[in-house]
Amino acid sequence: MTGTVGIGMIGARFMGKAHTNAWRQASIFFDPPLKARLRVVCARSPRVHEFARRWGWEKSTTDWREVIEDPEVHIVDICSPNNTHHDIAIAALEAGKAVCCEKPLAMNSEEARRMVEAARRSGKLHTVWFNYRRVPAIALARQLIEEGRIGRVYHFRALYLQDWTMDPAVPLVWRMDKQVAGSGVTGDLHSHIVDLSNYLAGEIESVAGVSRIFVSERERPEGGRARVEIEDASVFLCQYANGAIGHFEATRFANGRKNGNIFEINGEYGSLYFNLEDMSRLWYFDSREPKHIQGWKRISVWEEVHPYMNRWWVPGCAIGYEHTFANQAADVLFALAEGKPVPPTFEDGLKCQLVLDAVLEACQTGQWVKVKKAE
Ligand code: SOE
Repeated sequence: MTGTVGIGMIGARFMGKAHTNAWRQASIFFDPPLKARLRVVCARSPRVHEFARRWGWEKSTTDWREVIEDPEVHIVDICSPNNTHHDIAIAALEAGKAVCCEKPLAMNSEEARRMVEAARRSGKLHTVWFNYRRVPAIALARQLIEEGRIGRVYHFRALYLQDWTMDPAVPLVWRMDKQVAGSGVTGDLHSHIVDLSNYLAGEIESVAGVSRIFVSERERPEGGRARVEIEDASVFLCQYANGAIGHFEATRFANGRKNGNIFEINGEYGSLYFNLEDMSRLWYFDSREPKHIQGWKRISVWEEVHPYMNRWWVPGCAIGYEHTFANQAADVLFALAEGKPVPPTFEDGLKCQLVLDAVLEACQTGQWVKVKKAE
């Protein structure tokens, strides 16, 4: 297929900006056979009309069903809050559209399962915006693992650290509202590092964890006090099907940490380390090098040979957060043209959700919990 594909985007806030920018940049920098056409953007607030004008959308609406009904929309891009993903994705798939859905895929694994079934029935492209898989340094980590450079994985440890809700005066916005978000840091932050673990380390079989709510009451944005029902912080241990063990920490109470997404993998022959706050680097230790020159190698992932980098700037000119979305949008445009799937698919979204559900249960019961199988 060549030509243009109409995008219908639902949600016009933080992720709405990231995705709009991604569709534009992907079409220009990657020159895919199918170019994105910013057909219609939707949000509940009438502010969406101004958003459309500023960001270059042809049309805007406050009713998401209009997006699904538009015959010129081929891809429905969902970046509205978590409790809307299920209904919109299923309606879009049933209307024969491809669907790109923000993370976490759903409020829980029952919803995610229904979304997977709808995706399979439709035969249409489906993907989840776990954008960190498209950080070139993380894609390189996967390449090094596939090349056998660290051998069997023994440990995966990951941290996702933020501090934006520490002030008790921060209102109970949707990411802190259980009815809208489903969970706190589990769905919002663990989802990212669990997906990276699925991508890099393998399948998690069981988990045990603890979580905390540090501020128990907050003001609602529309006024009035409300009890906080989502976890501010969560830590869990896990066992992998391949024998590895891991631990994960996600918190919005790590003073000074803004978007610290960090992991380390220790394998038989070597180790890998990544920190999003220095996202052009991948650290690699190779124990098979002669002892007298062994040490951690800091690879600057901006050479043409590195994943995605031949589409961006010359070596030394780093790329950033927004490019991870552009890289994924480009993969979607190529995959659609070639009739191929584009990971992470809804199946990957479900696998992640099953781990998240197990983590929530483990934190609630204080017990080890087995992760249910996707199939
Ligand atoms: C939370 O603060 C958040 O915006 C997440 O929801 C995003 O997925 C992450 O990329 C940045 O942090």
